Amino acid sequence: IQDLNRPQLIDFSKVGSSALGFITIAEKLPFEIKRVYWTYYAPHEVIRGHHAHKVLRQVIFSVSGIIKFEIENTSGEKLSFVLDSPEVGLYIPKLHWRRMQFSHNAVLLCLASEPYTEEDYIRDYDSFKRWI
Ligand code: T46
Repeated sequence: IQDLNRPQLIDFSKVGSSALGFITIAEKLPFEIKRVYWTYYAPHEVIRGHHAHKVLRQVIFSVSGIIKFEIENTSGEKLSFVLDSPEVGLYIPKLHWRRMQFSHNAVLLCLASEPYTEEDYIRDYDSFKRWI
């Protein structure tokens, strides 16, 4: 990872062949994994997310299907990412507003740096933009 403050795609690469199938391994992450969750059956018309995290960092995969991300930092800089390959993870640092849209068959897998707490969420966009 080049810059831990910037969202970016990480290529974890894959082992195997189209004849036998593939495996991707996440061993070297920029944080210790404290939680894993997965999200699925999200209707395509729904935009999920609409929040940022005060501390949490994540690496997110689309293990199946396609997931589009819009990520914004507190300065208003916006980045778009498309996860359409199980070997590529999206690193999201703390304090980045995210919105994501799933294809009908998409399964999101998240490796997270912290346990779940609602206290870590910033769910109000104006509060996020004022965050120092
Ligand atoms: C993120 C994106 C990619 C829990 O109780 N524990 C958990 O660990 C999580 C992740 C969620 N929840 C509860 C909280 C809500 O009542 O599950 C419900 C849905 O959570 P949320 O509205 O935050 O879901 P998404 O898909 O908008 O966001 C989630 C993660 O919360 C978030 O960290 O980056 O996936």
